[in-house]
Amino acid sequence: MATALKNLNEYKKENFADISEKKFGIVVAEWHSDITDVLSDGAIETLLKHGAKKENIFRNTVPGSFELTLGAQFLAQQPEIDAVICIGVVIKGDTKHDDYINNAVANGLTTVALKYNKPVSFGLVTTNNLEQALDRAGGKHGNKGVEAAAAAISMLAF
Ligand code: RBF
Repeated sequence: MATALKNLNEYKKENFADISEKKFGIVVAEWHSDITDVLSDGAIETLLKHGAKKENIFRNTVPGSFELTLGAQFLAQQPEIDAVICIGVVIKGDTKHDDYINNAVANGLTTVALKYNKPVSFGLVTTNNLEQALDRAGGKHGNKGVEAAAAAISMLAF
């Protein structure tokens, strides 16, 4: 399988921006909060590791992943915020709720990024089951929160 054991955490740092003066908004969905907290911690650690100041990282929560878009917009519209990182976990169930939520978030975050001309990272883990989500939150497939933060840092240098 193409993605088996692939850990995209080994991101390229050559194109990273100097983020020592950048301000980051983080939006974290509270559904599956045990997992979204790990993803959020990964994102924050990555920002700090690459030079962001703790006081320049603004973490907010929203009830579920569907609300990530509006949360992202509230942050992106603030002139002092340079980039937004969105974190959520949507696990497939018996109905198609996951399709609706995932598509809405993907489209919504794209719209926010284009409207405000700012990086808005898609740290939404969309899986078939709980195990796959755990694998992507500090497990064998790394931590997708780290990758979402890395994407924001890269895009700030674009
Ligand atoms: N939010 C998530 O972040 N992850 C989920 O796995 C998730 N599953 C949901 C399943 C159903 C059937 C419904 C109705 C909502 C779910 N939500 C989930 C919550 C959703 O993102 C949103 O917070 C609520 O629908 C309120 O707008």
